[in-house]
Order: sequence, then structure tokens, then C-alpha cells
Amino acid sequence: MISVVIPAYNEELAIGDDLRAVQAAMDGAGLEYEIIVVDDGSTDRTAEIARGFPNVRVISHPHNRGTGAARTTGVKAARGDIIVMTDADGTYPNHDMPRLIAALEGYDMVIGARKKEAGTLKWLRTPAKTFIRLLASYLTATKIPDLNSGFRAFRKAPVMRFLNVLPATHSWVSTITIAFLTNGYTVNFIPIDYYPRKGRSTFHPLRDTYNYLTLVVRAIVYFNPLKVFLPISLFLLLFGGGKAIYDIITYNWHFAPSTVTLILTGVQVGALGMLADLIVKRLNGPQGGEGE
Ligand SMILES: Nc1nc2c(ncn2[C@@H]2O[C@H](COP(=O)(O)OP(=O)(O)O)[C@@H](O)[C@H]2O)c(=O)[nH]1
Ligand SMILES: [Mg+2]
Repeated sequence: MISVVIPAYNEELAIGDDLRAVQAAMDGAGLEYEIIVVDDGSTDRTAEIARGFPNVRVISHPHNRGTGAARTTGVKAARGDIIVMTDADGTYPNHDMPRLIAALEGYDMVIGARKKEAGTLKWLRTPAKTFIRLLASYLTATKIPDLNSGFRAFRKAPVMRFLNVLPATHSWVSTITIAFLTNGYTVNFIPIDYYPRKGRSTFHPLRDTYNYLTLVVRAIVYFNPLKVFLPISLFLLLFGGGKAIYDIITYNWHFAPSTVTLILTGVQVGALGMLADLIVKRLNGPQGGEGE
């Protein structure tokens, strides 16, 4: 059984076409499925339009709580053991949903990687997203072609482990990607088209880019702290060590306070990293696949 979860906030312009496209694709592929639209406190006709579809379950938040909160509500309500997510703004190729589901075979998650950026303010989004995507690829030791695509399919069981740490904001999708990649779950990527949004985008360039960057670092610290702490500690120790050699030669074995500070801070950051790593390992328990 497959549960299609669609978070929706004031999407009266697009939700009807999106629901028709999902139904046509899933019926066409002969798949057994349910559709859950999570209306996140919309003030337009989004919920009313969705209720017009007989086999669509509409769950309404009394007020707007954020796309992440809507996704968590949808996951909890899902009856299927496979969950597919798409937006309600006309941007994702819902006709491609059967291909996405087929690509889940042998994986815990499959993400539709957008071939091109179609969002607003491309000149800002593209470099910012590339930098953050490369940072996440380094920190997860995985090549990530698209970190925050909203068009994805995954198994419900592993996601339930992380529901309590997933944010209520846009960063839900990026965080779950990093959570899977740093906890031994397998993630597949398939290329997809991406269309301009119908209706108004709520993307705030500086605020959302800053949030996005802090998110990636926070998620890594949460799931794999050594990846952040160790490079910082090594940098401080190397720099301190170099300075110590300089002090030995220049000041005849008298170490400047800055040298001592550098080395001590390096040791402390390293120790903090080890401690954080130990806590995370204890908290997160066995990696994906082990003991499940
Ligand atoms: N922007 C926004 N979208 C929300 C919210 N709650 C649910 N959504 C839905 O979450 C999906 C993703 O949001 P969107 O603004 O398209 O983000 P983007 O695709 O990352 O630019 C869309 O289907 C929205 O309708 C919310 O509070 N804000
Ligand atoms: Mg969207």
C-alpha cells in the first residue's frame, strides 16, 4: 500500500491539477494507494477543492504550522508502508510517480533530483543551494544531486525514528535526507523535470538561505558531529603546532599565549566532538538495516 502525502498551503490554483495527475499516474500503473492532503491552515479554497476528490483524505491544521509540520502530520496518518511526497504547487512531474516508486526497489528512499532550478530568484538560489548541497555531500560522504527536492518516496518505518527531530519548516526534506545518509540507510536519486510554481512563492531569499545553511550544519552536528568538530579541531591543532615551532625558533622555547590558546582550544573542540559523537551513537542506536 502506498500513501501519497501532499502538504498544501493556499494552493487553490494548482492542487486540482496535481491531484488529477497523481490519480491518473497511480491508476494507470495499477498501484494500490491512498492520497492524504495535509491542509496547513490554508485561507483559500485549497481544502474545499481537495475534498471534492472522492478518494482523497484531507487533514486540516487549525492554523498554519509550516510545510515540515504538514509533512510530519501526513507521515503519521499514512496507512501505507511506502510514502510518496509531492508539492501541491504544480512544480513536480506527478505523472512520473510510478517511475519514482519503481526506483525505490532495494533502497530506503528515492529522491527526484531536479535537472534545473525553476524557482524564483535563480541567481541567488542556485549558488546558495550548490554550496549547501556540496557541504552536505562532504559531510555525509555521499554525492547528493538534490538535497531538498519535495518529490520523493521512502519507507515509513525508518522515518518514524526521526520524526521527533524533523523541523516544522522547509528544512524537513533536507534533514530527513541527511538523517538517512548518516544513519546507514540507502538513498537513490533519479533525474526529474521541475516546472515553475503556480501561485505565489513564499521563498525569502536571505532568511531562507541562512536557515538552510544553519540547518545543514545543525543536522550534521545532530547526526554525525565528528564530521564538523574534527576538521575544526585538526585545523586549530595544526595552526597551533606551527605557531609553537615558530615560537621555539624565534623566542627560544617561550610560547606565546596565543599558541597555547590555539592548541588547548583544538584539544577541547576535539574532545567535545568525541563526546557529541558518543551521545549521538547512544541516542540513535543501531544503524539502518542493523537489528531491524
Ligand atoms: N511555503 C509554505 N508552503 C507550505 C506551508 N505549509 C505547507 N506548505 C506546502 O509545502 C509545499 C512546499 O512548499 P513550497 O513553498 O512550494 O516550497 P519550495 O517548493 O521549497 O519552494 C507546497 O505544496 C506548499 O503548499 C507553509 O507554511 N509555507
Ligand atoms: Mg514547491
